Amino acid sequence: MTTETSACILCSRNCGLELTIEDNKITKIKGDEAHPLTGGYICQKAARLGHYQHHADRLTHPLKRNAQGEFEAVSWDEALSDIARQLTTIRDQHGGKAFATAGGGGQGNHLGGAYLAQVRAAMKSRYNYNSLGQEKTGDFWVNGRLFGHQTCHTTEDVEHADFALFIGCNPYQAHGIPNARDTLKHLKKDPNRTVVVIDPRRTETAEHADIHLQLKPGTDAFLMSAMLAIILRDNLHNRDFIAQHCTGFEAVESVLRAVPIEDYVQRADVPLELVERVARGFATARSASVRIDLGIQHTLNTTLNGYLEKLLYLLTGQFGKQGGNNLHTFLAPILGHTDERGKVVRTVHHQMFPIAGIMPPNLLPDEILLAGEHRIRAMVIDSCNPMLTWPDTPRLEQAFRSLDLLVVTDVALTETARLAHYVLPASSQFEKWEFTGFNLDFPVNGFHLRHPVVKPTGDTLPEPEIYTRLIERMGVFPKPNRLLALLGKTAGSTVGLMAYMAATMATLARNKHLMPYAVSLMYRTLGPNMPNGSAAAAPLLAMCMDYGKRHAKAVAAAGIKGNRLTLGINLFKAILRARSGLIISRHEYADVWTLLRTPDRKVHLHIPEMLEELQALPAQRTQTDPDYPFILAAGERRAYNANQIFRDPAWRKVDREGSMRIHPDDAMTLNLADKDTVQCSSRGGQIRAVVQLDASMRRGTVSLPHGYGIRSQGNPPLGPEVNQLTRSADCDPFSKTPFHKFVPVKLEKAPAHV
Ligand SMILES: Nc1nc2c(c(=O)[nH]1)N[C@H]1C(S)=C(S)[C@@H](COP(=O)(O)OP(=O)(O)OC[C@H]3O[C@@H](n4cnc5c(=O)[nH]c(N)nc54)[C@H](O)[C@@H]3O)O[C@H]1N2
Ligand SMILES: Nc1nc2c(c(=O)[nH]1)N[C@H]1C(S)=C(S)[C@@H](COP(=O)(O)OP(=O)(O)OC[C@H]3O[C@@H](n4cnc5c(=O)[nH]c(N)nc54)[C@H](O)[C@@H]3O)O[C@H]1N2
Ligand code: SF4
Ligand SMILES: [Mo]
Repeated sequence: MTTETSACILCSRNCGLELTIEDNKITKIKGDEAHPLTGGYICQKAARLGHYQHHADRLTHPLKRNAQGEFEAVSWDEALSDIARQLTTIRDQHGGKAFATAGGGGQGNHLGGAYLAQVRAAMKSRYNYNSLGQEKTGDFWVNGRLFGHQTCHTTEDVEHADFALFIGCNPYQAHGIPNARDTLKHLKKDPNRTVVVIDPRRTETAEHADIHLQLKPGTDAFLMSAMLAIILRDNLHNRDFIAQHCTGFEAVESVLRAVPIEDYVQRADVPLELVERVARGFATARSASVRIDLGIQHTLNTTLNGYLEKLLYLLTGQFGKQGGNNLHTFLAPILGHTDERGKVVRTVHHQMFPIAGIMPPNLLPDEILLAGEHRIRAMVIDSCNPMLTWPDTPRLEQAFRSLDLLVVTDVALTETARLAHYVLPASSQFEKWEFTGFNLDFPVNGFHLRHPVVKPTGDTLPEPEIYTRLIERMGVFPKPNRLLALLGKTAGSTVGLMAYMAATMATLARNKHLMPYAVSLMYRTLGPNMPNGSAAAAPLLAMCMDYGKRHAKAVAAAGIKGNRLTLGINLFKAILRARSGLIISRHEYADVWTLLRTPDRKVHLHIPEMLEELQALPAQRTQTDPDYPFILAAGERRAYNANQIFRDPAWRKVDREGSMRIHPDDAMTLNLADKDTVQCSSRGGQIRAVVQLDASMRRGTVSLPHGYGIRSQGNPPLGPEVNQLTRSADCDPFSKTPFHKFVPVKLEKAPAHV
């Protein structure tokens, strides 16, 4: 029996864990008190992670679909050679546009994504479809315009805020903020601090609030612009802040001053007096911050919502300070910058541009099925289960089935893997070195490189090995450079690492064609000499050196020693040693201005595209479709769901059927009782669900959980397959992110026996 540290892989908080291992099995899980950011905090889901590690759908060897259409086990050699051959043929015949990847990392694993990106490079493809492209890209796009770069991601200092505004998020269940439940409890207990929740449901978070605005779904843009208009009308905007730190205020001001406040608040169907109190309270609080999530990102006006939410803290100067909203740093760059006004590779059919390097899942079926000669013909899907998580399941299935080559890399035989030509079995996140790029905190940021705590299952491999072998077989990546391999051997010392890195940079500068494969180059040359088999983490050296250079003062303030040349190297060594993660930087709040990427280091408030959308709002139809009179939120976060990370139905302690919440009065009009089966139809499809009467719902709305519909061991789906109901075309005109929280449906009582 041993005790090991790791982290939870179920949401972006990645709480530190202490695991008890017996006979290569995880037998006990608790919070790791030594974790510098989460300090022992966990929620009820983490203790169930044994169901992720050990279950009947785990893959144990590579699978190949044979001529009869059935899977047969093959060797890694055979699988990777076949795939490499087919991929290079497709690339040579049809070019880079014929290939795309999907996924590349979930809530706990981003290391493999860096290696997968090299397969895209080998295919000369720029098509990176990712789940972030169905939630956060609208936000990233706005960040690009406001702050000068799409990697300028913001965070909220809720723990220190006097006024915490939660719009369209339920951190009590979904987390996303530090130690969410403790933080909410503290906020609630403190009489000097105000919590406001804007959500159509009286959520568990709303139960912690002083004010709950239970708005009509899809009306956030109306409500937020009314709040902004009230702030301007009452002269509560921060003129000094705006003058000192922003440009383009006048254009924004003139549009916002024209907002018909009463009309907009009425559309949101919340009391005007309360909205005024919230707007004034937010603007005048000593510190205030806004936390948002899918409630505004999975509904109408996604991108505009992101803009308005940011204007709330920018116009009031609740930015760049304790308790406000702030920019933060990334050690591992999970976002890119792809400004569509410059040169970017667009999709063929929709001519859609990437945002932060990411393409939108909503358009994928069309880019496979409708793009003709230049369609996508081959895909590698990694750490993602689009057959359950991306919109419009039937059409996506049709698209996947039409591919010449579909490769799925996963730990489990998922619904998506079942459609593949090849399934590549990955070692689980407790069997390999892993990290996430979800270091989203400011001013104190941390990083956790996790080590393997159990031995790999069967013939599985970590993604770094899988994709390095694949690009080697594709012939784009040569045998390890001998000089680098030699220098890699001196990796034990700081001087050795300096020499190694200098030689690597020189090699890449001389051999530009190797540049896209720097990650595997480091893996193959430095990796073999890294301690405890941590080869896959070799590329972190480059990231740490870059981070040390850019944030020297903050890294030093975190206790890392070193000069201009050695600081990053020492950070790298400290990360390798720190089994519970470590603090990598301590910034000052005022440093936010150094993280801005606009040339003038000012926030550029004026985004013409958004002001245009704002001015077009009055024409938006907000009444419901009489044929589909209910608005379904298709994808609520609850106590026992966690994306598609668990497949073993036994992991859920409650709500195994994933019930549909409905207000008791609505249920009565439909003659529905608790536990009845309801038929739920949208314009896209229909499914059945079990009814749960719930007075926390707003009338006229219903809600189904995210993360169900799993066909464990090929059995019938368990719980609602919500994406049978969603349609690809129902998405934001700008970012193409789906309206999952705004699915018009009709409900009918179904016979109980089905
Ligand atoms: N338990 C659990 N936690 C998770 C996950 C999980 O699957 N399970 N998934 C993780 C992931 S990937 C993500 S992205 C986050 C998402 O985290 P959240 O976005 O916080 O979670 P949701 O429950 O999807 O949606 C938040 C709220 O939006 C509200 N809402 C619906 N329509 C509207 C609207 O029109 N306006 C407003 N203002 N609100 C609306 C819903 O009532 C809901 O309370 O959670 C993460 N954490
Ligand atoms: N209707 C509707 N649809 C939604 C949502 C919604 O609210 N409503 N939410 C959306 C959101 S916000 C998100 S983020 C997505 C999430 O959906 P996806 O992007 O599909 O991500 P996960 O559910 O996290 O899928 C993780 C997959 O990775 C596999 N996996 C786990 N560990 C490893 C590993 O180490 N290596 C590899 N290769 N694979 C691994 C798991 O077995 C699983 O198949 O769903 C989206 N879909
Ligand atoms: S699900 Fe999120 S909040 Fe809960 S333990 Fe895991 S990482 Fe922490
Ligand atoms: Mo997400």
